[in-house]
Amino acid sequence: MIQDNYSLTEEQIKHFEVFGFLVRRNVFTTDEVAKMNEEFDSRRAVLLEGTDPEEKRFFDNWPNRNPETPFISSLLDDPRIYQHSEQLVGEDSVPVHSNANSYSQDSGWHPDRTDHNICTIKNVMYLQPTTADRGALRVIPSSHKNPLHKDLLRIGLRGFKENDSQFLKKSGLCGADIPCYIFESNPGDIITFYEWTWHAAFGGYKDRRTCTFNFYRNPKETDEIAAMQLEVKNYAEETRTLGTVGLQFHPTWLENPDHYPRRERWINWLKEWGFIQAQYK
Ligand SMILES: O=C(O)CCC(=O)C(=O)O
Repeated sequence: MIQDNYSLTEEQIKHFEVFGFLVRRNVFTTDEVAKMNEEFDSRRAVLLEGTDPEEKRFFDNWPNRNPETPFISSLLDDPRIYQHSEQLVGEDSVPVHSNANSYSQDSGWHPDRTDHNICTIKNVMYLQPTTADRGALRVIPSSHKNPLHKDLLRIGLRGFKENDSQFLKKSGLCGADIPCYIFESNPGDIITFYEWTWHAAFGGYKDRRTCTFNFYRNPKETDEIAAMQLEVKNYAEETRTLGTVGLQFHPTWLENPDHYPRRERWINWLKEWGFIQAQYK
């Protein structure tokens, strides 16, 4: 039974603002995680049958909002996902990307976003237990803000694969040597971070699983509006680069059969900004 109050405390909000991330434990139950893994299994099997193994993809990933994974798809409408997200980036925030991801390797240090004119947060749930040497997400506290955010770019830490990082290559350090918080987790725990926050995961293995739920702050200022317009313009190309298989905004999700008012607001916003049309380009 879903409780109806998942509000963050003032201290949790302060933690998020100052350190750029927040951890919540046991947000979903063991049974719910089992259901997610079952849906993940069957969707992955179908999609892998239809994809070319030679095709260049960073990792296998597909949108959560599809009728083949109904429980996972329902999670955006669950207060355990949207309530704290709205507290962190605004009551008029909107989930744009929400994906299931199956990784086969490590992820080197990177922020998802460097442009501070777009404010997005990512909720990530790992569907298997994670430890420091087995795929736990690492975040560099307070790296969402400058000067640290830019300093890490300047020294050349970024590299989706460890070998791509100029800083690691030249320093002789490895990714795991970088000072950070390590999110060791059990399925059902959730980490939320600003997409500006630098993160990585080491100790990767085949079919390491996450489900992600991102929320975008509604842009108000001129620079924010221009940045969002650019985001829409680049949307189709970025989706292709990531190798995401399937429509992000599936027609069955857009139908909103239960007439959820919040989802209706999201759909209107996504239409107004052009995200829904962009997925067909
Ligand atoms: O678990 C991983 O490999 C990293 C995940 C990541 O980079 C992300 O969710 O943005």
